[in-house]
Amino acid sequence: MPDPSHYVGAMALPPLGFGVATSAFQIEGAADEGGRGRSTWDEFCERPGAIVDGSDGRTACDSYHRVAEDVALLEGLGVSCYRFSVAWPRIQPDGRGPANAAGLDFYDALVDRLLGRGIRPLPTLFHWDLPLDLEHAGGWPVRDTAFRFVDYAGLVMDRLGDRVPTWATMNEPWCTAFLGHASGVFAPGRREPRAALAAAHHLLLGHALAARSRPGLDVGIVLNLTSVRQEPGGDPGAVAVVDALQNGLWLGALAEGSYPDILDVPAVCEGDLDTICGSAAWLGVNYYTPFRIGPMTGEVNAVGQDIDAFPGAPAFSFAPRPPLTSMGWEVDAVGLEETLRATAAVLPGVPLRITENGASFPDATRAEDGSVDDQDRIGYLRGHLAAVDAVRAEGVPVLDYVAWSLLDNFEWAQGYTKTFGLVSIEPDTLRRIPKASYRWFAEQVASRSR
Ligand code: GCO
Repeated sequence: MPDPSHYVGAMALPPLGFGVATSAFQIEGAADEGGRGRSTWDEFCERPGAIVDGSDGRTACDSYHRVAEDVALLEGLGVSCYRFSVAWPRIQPDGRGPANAAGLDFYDALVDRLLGRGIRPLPTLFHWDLPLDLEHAGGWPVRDTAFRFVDYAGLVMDRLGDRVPTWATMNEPWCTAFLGHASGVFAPGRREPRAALAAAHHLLLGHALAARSRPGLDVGIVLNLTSVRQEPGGDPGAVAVVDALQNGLWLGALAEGSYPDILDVPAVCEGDLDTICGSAAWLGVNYYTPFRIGPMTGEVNAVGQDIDAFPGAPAFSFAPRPPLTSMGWEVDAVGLEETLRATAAVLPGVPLRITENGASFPDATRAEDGSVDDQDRIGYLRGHLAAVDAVRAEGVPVLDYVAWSLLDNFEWAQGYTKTFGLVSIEPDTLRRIPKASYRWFAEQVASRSR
């Protein structure tokens, strides 16, 4: 049990902020407009078999052209913040050099529109869409990519920092490092476990250098942390490696300036860990499901829960217990409580935000008007929100609860086959149709501000 004296006192916490999240590649579309360059994800989508439905992000939700409509949906929810990401290839089409004016203008206008409606922008600088030219120069396993990120981040923070105080550098660097470079199910689709560990280090270094470069701003990082549990027959060695790769690597470096002993992280230069340690002014936690480590079966039960993404772990399988979402992910809000308590204990005094939480379900039940009646998603969100309330009551400093996602969107290797949105998108017209969960979420926000 973590020592509660580490936490900010419960009484000192402001009311919980509410928001919803999206990311650039998943919603914007307009792939060839505004001078946008190509990213690793554009290229990955062209590989046969990489995306289950053969789709891509060329049009996505067309949000690039529908900013007014999407911001109106945010207003309808009554949320206090909107988490979106900035597409690096819109700002630096080939990953280096001066800013592309049209790219900065797009996000500048979005920020002003949000602020004009009393919605706090919460931008993420890197949500996986690396400019393809930087991948060709070696990508995240190469140290120079961290410095390229710092330049890019500076361009964006300097343009918007007068109006936007709070920033996230990286989104879920675990995914970029290990799904991108170890299992290869995400862009850039490499299967080089050593390179994956080097990528992890350079993602953290890029975050830290960017955060330290603008000390006047409130710069954090978003991690996908979770609680790792040993199931009967599961190898404790596998539990230890999975926990180290998923949680300890990131938290150890940020909180203590060290990597877990059981990991052999290459590419670390003198001083790097001092730079990384203490570099997160706040921490974003993306939480969906706990991990249960069972005996090896050879089966992959759930999306992204692939043993190849955990190099060095003794043989194991993921053993999620029902109820499951359509990603095959176990629904368990206790895991969120555990994750938040554990994180607050490791990073005392660092404010936390739930930067993503949500669920994909089949959305097969329709109300009379044809809209999705997603009671399962409402149940998921209700349970996880209660978990946030519970840990806040203990004093764990969670500032915001941001649901994933505003819209059904491009779910990476799952294409458009998985739906996490509070709003569905009609396939041909791209018309936005709020689900029952949208109305439920709006009611939560409203009832708490009364
Ligand atoms: C992530 C990303 C999101 C996903 C969401 C559902 O957490 O993987 O940040 O882009 O769409 O998590 O998988």
